[in-house]
Amino acid sequence: MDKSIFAKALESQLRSKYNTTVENALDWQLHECVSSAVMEHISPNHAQSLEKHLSGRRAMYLSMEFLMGRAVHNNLMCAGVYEDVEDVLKQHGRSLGELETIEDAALGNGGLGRLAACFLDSAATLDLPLDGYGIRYKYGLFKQKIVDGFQKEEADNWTKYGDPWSVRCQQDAVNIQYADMTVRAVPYDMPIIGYGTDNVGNLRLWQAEAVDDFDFNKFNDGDYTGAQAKKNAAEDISRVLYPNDNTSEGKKLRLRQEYFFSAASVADAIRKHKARFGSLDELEKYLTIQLNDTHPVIAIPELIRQLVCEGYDFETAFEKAHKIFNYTNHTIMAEALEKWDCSLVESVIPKVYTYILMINERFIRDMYSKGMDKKDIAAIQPVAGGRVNMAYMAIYVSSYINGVAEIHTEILKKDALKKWYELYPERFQNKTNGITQRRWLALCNKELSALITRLLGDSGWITDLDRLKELAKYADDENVLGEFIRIKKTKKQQLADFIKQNDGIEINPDTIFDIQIKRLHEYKRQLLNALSIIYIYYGIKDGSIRDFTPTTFIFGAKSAPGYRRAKAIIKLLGEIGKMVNSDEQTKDLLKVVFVQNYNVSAAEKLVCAADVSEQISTAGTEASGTGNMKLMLNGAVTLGTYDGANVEIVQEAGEENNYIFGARVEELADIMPDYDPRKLVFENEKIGRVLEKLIDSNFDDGGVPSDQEGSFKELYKALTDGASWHVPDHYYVVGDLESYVAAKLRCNSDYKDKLAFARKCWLNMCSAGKFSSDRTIRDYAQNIWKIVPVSKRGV
Ligand code: 26Q
Repeated sequence: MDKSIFAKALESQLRSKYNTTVENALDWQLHECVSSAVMEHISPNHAQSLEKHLSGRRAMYLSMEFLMGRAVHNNLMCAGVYEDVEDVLKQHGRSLGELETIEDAALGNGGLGRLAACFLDSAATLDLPLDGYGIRYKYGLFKQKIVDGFQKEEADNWTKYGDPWSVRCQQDAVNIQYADMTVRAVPYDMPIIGYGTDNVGNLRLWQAEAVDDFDFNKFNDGDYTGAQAKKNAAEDISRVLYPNDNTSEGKKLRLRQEYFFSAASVADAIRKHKARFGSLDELEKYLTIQLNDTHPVIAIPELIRQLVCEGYDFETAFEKAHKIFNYTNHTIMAEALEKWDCSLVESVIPKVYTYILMINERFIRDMYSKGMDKKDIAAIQPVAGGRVNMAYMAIYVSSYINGVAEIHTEILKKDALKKWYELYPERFQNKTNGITQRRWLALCNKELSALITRLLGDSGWITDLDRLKELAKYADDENVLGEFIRIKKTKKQQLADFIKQNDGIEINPDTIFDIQIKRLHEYKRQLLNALSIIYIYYGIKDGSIRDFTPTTFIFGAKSAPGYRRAKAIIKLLGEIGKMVNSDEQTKDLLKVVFVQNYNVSAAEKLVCAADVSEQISTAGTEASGTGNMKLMLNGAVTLGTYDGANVEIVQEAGEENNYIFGARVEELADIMPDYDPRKLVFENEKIGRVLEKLIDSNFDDGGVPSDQEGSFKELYKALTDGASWHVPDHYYVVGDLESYVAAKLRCNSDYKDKLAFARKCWLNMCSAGKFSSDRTIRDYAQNIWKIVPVSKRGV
């Protein structure tokens, strides 16, 4: 884009929309018009790409969540106009930094949603015909405030200043039928700008609207609320993102949401295919659909239903669905697996329920014909015990099922989905997750990016992350390591400035930055980190820990609003902070900071500033993790367990450059049956005094468990006694504590040799090539979707 043409477009937008100038525009006006000018610039490519994607075999990515984060800077970078736009703004005394607080589409909870966003970026960059389909929630993931140490939630009205990156496509709206209502699904399209290519992917987000907005008769009768009732009931469906992460709740509105976007997306696929090819006879030749976890699995019976409506018999429709669908599993934890009550499904979407039963019947018939006995069939049939098991239905119908890291896929095959694996071994694949280096290095760490580009001689790594390997030869080059250390310091200073502004806390960039950022969940064990800090605090005070390198422990985490224990852990971190930050003996050595409202934009600042990346889930519980990859890519060492993608990170970067601790999956299988944490608490004095801290009166937990604040005593009991639904310390926090502290102290002491530590960080960065989502997406494209880049079609 010509700079002067862009400048003119921007000026004219500002003039016609707001009667203002670049100098005088408010931040949000500037944001809106910069974005609109770029949208105008890319719109021919967007339109052409939409057409191209439809002209051959293509893939649809169905996901309840797309955690896009801030669009403006990333889009400018991918469109190749970042510097030009920055120049134009500079000429008028403005800068891109001023657009920072305007938008941040948090239409996702965490890993699963952010993965979907990285995948779209990679597919667009690789010219692959992949488009995303999801829900245009009015409110994204809540904003978090910490008040007196407690998490408070506020609504996230992400389109408050408009939504310049979306195009409303009224002409493609479809009606969605429930037993008790019909709702209009109106799509909004967001361009996904590929880096260094003309290909633009598309994210189609459906918004729920009323078919008839307003009941005039009711209004005339004076029933003003009733007159609006239908509108509200319809809009409720896309009103808000469920804030649960890795936990399923069998709520009616959630089922409505799942059906809403699944049915709309299936209808969209059918309509587009028919318009182009006349009939649906070859639908499966041109279409493949990836189901992001079980959340869109209702699309399976819905596609079959729509095909039957189009005149196909059930068997033909089933075969088509089998060829079209694939399913990604992101978790093995029981509480996250979706099982819907048959009565609920039947009452909300009776017509679809009929097809679920037919799929189930077909499964039973199928298994009998294979000679399987009744008991074995009952153990895995999709409908059983009055509930629909969405994962089982997905596996039965899909062509391919995949886990998201090697260890996770192995656990699925050997354990969680063993019976299914025995039945259909050819369907199971692994696709280790990845992240896009465009956002997670090129955009968020311009300083390190510049160094990499300079050393490599070109910026090819932005589309070929394996190039980082070439930099391993600088691991012993003191000049390069020196530069790396200086850059890390700059990023730590920038983070310190952000935290000062975001949380009003001063931190010292000359300390180790030890960072744990992820959703708050018991299995992720923020509590283990918290207890280790108490452990170290006592150790410093009684002199058993000496020469401790000053460390700032930084946390960022949102808890699901109804998750009591998670909220208690947030409060506990605050209390620990008060204790160590104010104690004369420790305040220069230990600092604990909780960054409020952790989101994608905060992550962009945090991942660059870390020395130590905390990835400490109980072995076997974190399917993959992707934050671990972001921190590694920006040159941090991993302090972690043998879990999820940590295993592969260590494989790539070397165990000697990371800090691995704790019981492994196989060990836990032996340990857990007779595990008694009380033995450790009572017999090991150092562990005992740490746990004791949870129940002494110095920490203020703000109330009893029946209060929404939660309680430290309840945490203590969970670790020592267990609860009605779980054994004592079911995530092995107490059991792993000593080996964790040992690894942490080893890392702390290694840091004293700055160069040796920087070398480890550097080698981690150089080894991060595997964790590009470009690699992941290529693998999906070749081995599951069987799609080729649009630029290579017909070759
Ligand atoms: C289900 C039903 C009702 C309400 C909510 C949900 C729900 C919502 C979100 C269930 C699960 C999630 C999110 C899961 C998730 O983020 N899993 C993570 O996926 C990442 C990408 O594969 C992995 O890296 C993480 O290990 C995994 O925890």
